[in-house]
Amino acid sequence: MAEAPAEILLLRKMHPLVEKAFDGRYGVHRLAEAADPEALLAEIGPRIRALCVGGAVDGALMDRLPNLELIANFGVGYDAVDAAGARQRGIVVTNTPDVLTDEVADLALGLVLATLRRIPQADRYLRDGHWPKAPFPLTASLRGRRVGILGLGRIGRAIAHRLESFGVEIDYHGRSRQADVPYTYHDTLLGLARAVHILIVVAPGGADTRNLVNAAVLEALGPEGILINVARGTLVDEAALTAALRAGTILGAGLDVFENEPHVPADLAALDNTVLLPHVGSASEHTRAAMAQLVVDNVVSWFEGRGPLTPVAETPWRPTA
Ligand code: 8YV
Repeated sequence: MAEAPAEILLLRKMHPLVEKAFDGRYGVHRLAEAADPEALLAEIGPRIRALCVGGAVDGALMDRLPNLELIANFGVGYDAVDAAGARQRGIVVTNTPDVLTDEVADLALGLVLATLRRIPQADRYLRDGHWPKAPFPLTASLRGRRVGILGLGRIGRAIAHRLESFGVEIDYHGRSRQADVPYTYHDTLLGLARAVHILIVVAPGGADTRNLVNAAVLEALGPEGILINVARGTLVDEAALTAALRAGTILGAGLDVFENEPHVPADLAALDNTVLLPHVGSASEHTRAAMAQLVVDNVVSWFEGRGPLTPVAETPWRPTA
């Protein structure tokens, strides 16, 4: 008798490329489409060997899938997946690094310029018919500025690389000094914030980095300071940021991510010294397709016995054979 095809659970509606890739190859179940998700989980839970997700996976869910082997996360950030819990249960977690690095770095640079030069505000000024009455007010500038990067990982480095061509000084803070970069290291975030005019947040989310950018860091950034966040909303104390923006403790903020997405506090959205984007860092057709393909490739590689392509640090792959 032929072996039954491996069974996969898609936790929510995924990119079309993921949705189509497994049909006919594996047994695919879709939790988001189930009339009774609880009943579906109870029925198929023990048969599921791989989970494709873009969102939260906790221990309670893993416990409902006792034969789960692989969690393939759509996205490089996997703070919503309990990777330590997965490791304890012998489950491998994969993410989608590299394929989105340039896209997110491009967007970060766009946010820096948009926030500093007030590009969306200038666009609104023109459309609202103010230009014939008076020129748009002069803005801050990137000239002579120092830019700080919190988290000099793959995306942080790509941002720094782009910034080099803008002729600015680059500083960074992270868990450790990196020997192979020409940028100035600060061993505290406070020290970095004091030294720079623009602070770009691009470190991983999760409990370890929660509210790292707090009132004291914003105060240190100062009245000419700009905060850019393309990482996770949880890294920034949003209430402290809103207060700092309102009081002029810092000059402005460009944010692609928020604490409670897709909800953005009304008092933050009401401020004119912000540029706010709906988490679009990786959201181009090209890059989302590449991320989806990597999710698929991880699953296929796993079921073909070749191991995961891009396991996360908490669940490194050690082939037994
Ligand atoms: C996600 C992201 O892909 O990769 C990440 O960590 O934040 C995005 O690129 C997005 O959340 C997918 O919905």
